[in-house]
Amino acid sequence: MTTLVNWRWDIFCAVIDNFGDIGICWRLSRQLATEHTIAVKLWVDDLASFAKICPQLDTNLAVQQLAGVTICLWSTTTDWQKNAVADVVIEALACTIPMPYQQLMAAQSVKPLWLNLEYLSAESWVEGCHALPSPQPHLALDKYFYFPGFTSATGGLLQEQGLRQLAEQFIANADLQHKFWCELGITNSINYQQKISLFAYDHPKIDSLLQYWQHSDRSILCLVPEGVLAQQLLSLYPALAASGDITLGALRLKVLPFMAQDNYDKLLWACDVNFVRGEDSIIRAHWAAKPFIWQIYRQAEQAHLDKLKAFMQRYCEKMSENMAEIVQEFWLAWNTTADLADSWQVFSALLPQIAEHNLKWHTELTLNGDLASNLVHFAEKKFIIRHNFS
Ligand code: TRH
Repeated sequence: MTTLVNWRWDIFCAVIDNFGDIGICWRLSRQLATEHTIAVKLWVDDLASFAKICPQLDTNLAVQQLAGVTICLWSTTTDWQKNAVADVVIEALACTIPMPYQQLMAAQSVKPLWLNLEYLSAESWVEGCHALPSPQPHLALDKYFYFPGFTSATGGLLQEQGLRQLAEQFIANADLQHKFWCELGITNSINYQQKISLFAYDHPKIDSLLQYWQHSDRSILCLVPEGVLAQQLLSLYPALAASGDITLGALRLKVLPFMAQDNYDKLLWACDVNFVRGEDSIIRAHWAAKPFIWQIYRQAEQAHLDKLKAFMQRYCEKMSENMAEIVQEFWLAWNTTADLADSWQVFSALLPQIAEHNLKWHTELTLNGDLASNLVHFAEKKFIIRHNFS
């Protein structure tokens, strides 16, 4: 039987928009390399976006090694003939592998395993499509759909081994947290009764929430990573533009430069409440297990609201009816154009219960296994079948 040692995986990532595509592919690549000793090549078409979440990256290099992964620039001039086809090929998040590479795959005597790693969705149809073949008649090759997800009938979610323990150690260690805050230029973190990370797209009524926080009876530190929302705040509060840091009543608002992915995890662990967006930061917020609020990536014709509702239904399933209603009301307000103050007031009264719920939700999701390991097991099964019968 063929051995799975020296396995080579190629992961293709086209950066469409923002940081979710590369964020997910980078996480997956590192995990496959470090936890599964797989030789991973990550093909990326946009090194500048990648460098925002991975500052060690050299954007001038077409090929480089980082964290055990070979990172290659995927460009229109890449000569695919010079690159050996991998054993497992992942096209991530609806990108299309270049046709010359597809033809090389089809020309192999033992065909590589071709996987389409899909977008995350909690909708129930995902379970029916996960792991199904998608025949490619023009190449006589099969491609398989691989869906991340929230149930055991999906591929699960990206979660590195030992992540929860790392988070718990950090959360229990005041010195580590103080050091982290100082690195972000916040030397008096202890003065704030509530710390909120606010990673989001814009919101037309953001001012209603910030006004509410300014008049809060507790001191609030709100950290806003640079990006769309930070831009909106700079125009709302011109004084913020000067130093990126202002205090308005009970609220200190600070814009943060984009940080390395692992440091962003620490921000989520260090805060009491996390606003997250897109596909990857929401999952990191799950593992931080602090109360979180999700702003989903917007799609044409409000299609994203169905995805949001499907997630909320799963996430809130084991909450009391009253709690589920309150959570969903604020999440919907955060994802539409509704005013935010009243629904936040009711939502924030439930933060301790939400934190408790999130720990249980975390445990439940972890039972599904992690996406990288599930992918490896799936590929092993397919790979063994191919080598025995092809
Ligand atoms: O950046 P996003 O809005 O990405 C989106 C979504 O993934 C969306 O589903 C996708 O279709 C679209 O891109 C094209 O949000 P997301 O998914 O949370 O990705 C952000 C990544 O950036 C995540 O890996 C965390 C990382 N990050 C850092 O590394 N440092 C930081 O300072 C911050 C704020 C985030």
